[in-house]
Amino acid sequence: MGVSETGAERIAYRTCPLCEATCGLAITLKDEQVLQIRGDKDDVFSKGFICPKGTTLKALHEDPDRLRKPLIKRNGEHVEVSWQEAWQEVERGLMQVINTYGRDSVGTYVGNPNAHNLAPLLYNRTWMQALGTTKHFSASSVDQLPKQIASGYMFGSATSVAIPDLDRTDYVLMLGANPYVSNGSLCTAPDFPGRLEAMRARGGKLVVVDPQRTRSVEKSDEWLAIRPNGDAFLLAAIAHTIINNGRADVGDHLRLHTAGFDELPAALKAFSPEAVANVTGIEAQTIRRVAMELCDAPTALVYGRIGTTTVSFGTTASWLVDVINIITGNLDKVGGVMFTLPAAGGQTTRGKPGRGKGFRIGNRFSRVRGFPEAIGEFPAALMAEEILTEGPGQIKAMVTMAGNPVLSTPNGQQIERAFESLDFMISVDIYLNETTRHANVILPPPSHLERSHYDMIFTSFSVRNVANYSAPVLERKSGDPDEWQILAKLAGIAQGYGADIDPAVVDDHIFNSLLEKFLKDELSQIHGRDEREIREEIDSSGARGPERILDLLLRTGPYGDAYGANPKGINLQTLKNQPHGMDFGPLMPRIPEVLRTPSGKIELAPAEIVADLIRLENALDDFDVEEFLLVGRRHLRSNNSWMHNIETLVKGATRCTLQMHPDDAHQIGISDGEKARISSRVGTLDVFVEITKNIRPRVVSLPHGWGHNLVGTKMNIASAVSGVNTNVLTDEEQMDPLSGNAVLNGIPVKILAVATPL
Ligand SMILES: Nc1nc2c(c(=O)[nH]1)N[C@H]1C(S)=C(S)[C@@H](COP(=O)(O)OP(=O)(O)OC[C@H]3O[C@@H](n4cnc5c(=O)[nH]c(N)nc54)[C@H](O)[C@@H]3O)O[C@H]1N2
Ligand SMILES: Nc1nc2c(c(=O)[nH]1)N[C@H]1C(S)=C(S)[C@@H](COP(=O)(O)OP(=O)(O)OC[C@H]3O[C@@H](n4cnc5c(=O)[nH]c(N)nc54)[C@H](O)[C@@H]3O)O[C@H]1N2
Ligand code: SF4
Ligand SMILES: [Mo]
Repeated sequence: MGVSETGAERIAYRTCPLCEATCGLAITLKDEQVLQIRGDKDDVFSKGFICPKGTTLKALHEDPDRLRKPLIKRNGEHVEVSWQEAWQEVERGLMQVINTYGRDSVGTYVGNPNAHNLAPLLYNRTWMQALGTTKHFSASSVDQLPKQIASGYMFGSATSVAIPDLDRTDYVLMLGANPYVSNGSLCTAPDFPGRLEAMRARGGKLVVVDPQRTRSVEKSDEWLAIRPNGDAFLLAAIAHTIINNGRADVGDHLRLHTAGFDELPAALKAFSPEAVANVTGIEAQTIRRVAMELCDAPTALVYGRIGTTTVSFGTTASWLVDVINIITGNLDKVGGVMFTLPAAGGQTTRGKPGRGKGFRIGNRFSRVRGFPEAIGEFPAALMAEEILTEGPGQIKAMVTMAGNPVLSTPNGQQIERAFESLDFMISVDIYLNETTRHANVILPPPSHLERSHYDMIFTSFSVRNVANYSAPVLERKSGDPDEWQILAKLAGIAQGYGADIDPAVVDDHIFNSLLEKFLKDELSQIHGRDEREIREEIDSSGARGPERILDLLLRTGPYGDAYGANPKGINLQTLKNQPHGMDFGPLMPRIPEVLRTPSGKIELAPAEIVADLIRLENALDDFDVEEFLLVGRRHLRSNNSWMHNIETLVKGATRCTLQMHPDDAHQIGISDGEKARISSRVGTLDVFVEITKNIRPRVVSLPHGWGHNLVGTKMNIASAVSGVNTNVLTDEEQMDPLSGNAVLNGIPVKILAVATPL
């Protein structure tokens, strides 16, 4: 069970749920108190690596501000109530809005921690469908959506993201990512820094493209200090150079599996290194050299993250990353970028291999701006206008699930106004914070240590094929629902079954439909098997809730035992017996089987993206070098907006500063530690300035996730450190038109010195 006894003390093993690195933790307990949290040196993947956040699961569990009981807002104040009362309020408020305005008047916002949490991964779909609305939003569209859209067009599925084969590569061109701080994203690799260092130690080279001299830059061989939003131009010029030098070659392994290769020269014609030098701020000869280095290295890969996706050319840049990986022969090749084969929940581990319906957006369009839906949701940048704009279909109620859009999505003040105007709002969350303070009902799940864990998302994006199940470390207080029970109950209430609906009924329904689907599916490992025999085996395990579903997914997955048909295969019990995880080895080639495009080929020149290149071309000379551009940054001791209530993570000097180059500070007439007034089209902030040479002139940087000084929250430590909300400055009208992702980097701003605060 992931637990070993040593006298009165015991050690429980658990995967850290805080970031994508999925480090194994060894948690020492005595009398159900956590004594210590260390890295699990026997973890098959992380081998003991841990960052300062991993140990704070104890503080998070013990945080007196973490909600233990549901809250209801009465006369403007949140008061603790029983679960029974909370559910009655949910039913009353939700059904009233649905009965008055219809189901499409309910909106949902699903935040980042959902991706790190088994219960929502298995139950979110159900309650979101049960609401019967089309108004879904999530943190995807302030993050990685452009990468998913580009991958969708190229490989046929929005979850087929090509992952850097970090441990075997000789060359990494990394754009807009700072894994020394973030520990990596869309590339699950515990001890990402150590893996990069190992690459350099074996003679490899790391080139980092970033307007800031980050920690990752400091540890690299070369820094290309790009102008914000310059990546699509830079990558286009690199691809252009490779093609024009006759070096473009997809490799024998992809020869029969690519389409659109011949369209690339014309599509990228305008983007010579000389043409992009000004807009990128990178010299033509440097671009040429890097292009040739990518071709000459035995193996090489391009990896782009937040700085390449949260910009107005996010989808184009994401596409070009893989175009270069493909035309240098490095896609689906050891040391290049490859596709993970996850043990459970992988979309391309089911269905017909090698061909599919392909990917498209625009199954419906948003009410106010007429913007297309993508992957079943609308851009978060559209959420406020959908709430604030009157008329049929207006959102009147919201459900937020582990999300803090007030601090994390553009134009935070507009989001605030929107939430304040709602008839009803439900938040499933562990804190009373900037977003949930607007909720009529807050439903708190148990702490991270009181629930089981399996990384169903990040095992699909990892640099090795691994699986690791963690049992709950501590027992839940009796009577408190588990997170899956909260979500299942929400689904039942939304479907009109009332506040007393037993979540187990919903759970049975989810499980039964999944099992029936697999039994009927000709391509499933259990197609046509005797249902009774399989059910008997399932019932004998006694599992319910997420465990039962996970077991089904594992057993019918690529490494599964298929309920006996594959005796060497795994099931949940196999994972329970291996508390340090299972390693199925390094990534293996998956082309063409992984593809789901209608052509059965990799689409190198998707029409939607090629058609938009004219916008890139028009932008070549359409910029003002004197303009200040705002970018973000992360800190090792922060986790987006929600871990600032942990004392050890926020102590010391304030980190929420506006970093600025000395030349710019001099020109504005501002000194280190003084306040600047920074304004954009939508907002203004006063913030302390930190002068540093580690940033490109005319670029300023402010971290996101701060601004905890709002009335009506209950996060005592966070409120004391406060900081400012950078998303007061980001603009809901600026989006990547191909994906709807918000532009959070490269925001045009004006900066003044201020003598007195706002
Ligand atoms: N300017 C700017 N803005 C950004 C970014 C940026 O780089 N710059 N980054 C963007 C990115 S990449 C992301 S992912 C988003 C994140 O955006 P969000 O997901 O909206 O915000 P988080 O800060 O992750 O807030 C998570 C919420 O979940 C709650 N929570 C934590 N754990 C649990 C749990 O186990 N269960 C439940 N029910 N609730 C829980 C927390 O209390 C908090 O309210 O921010 C984006 N915003
Ligand atoms: N400690 C910590 N770890 C985290 C998080 C956290 O908040 N704190 N958040 C987690 C989440 S949700 C995510 S999505 C990941 C993100 O992980 P990363 O993608 O590694 O994110 P950042 O550390 O923000 O690095 C983004 C970099 O892009 C640069 N940048 C900004 N604009 C541009 C541009 O136009 N071009 C280029 N080339 N670079 C640009 C910024 O200067 C910054 O250095 O981190 C995860 N891990
Ligand atoms: S790197 Fe990420 S997964 Fe590892 S301990 Fe830190 S927060 Fe947890
Ligand atoms: Mo993110």
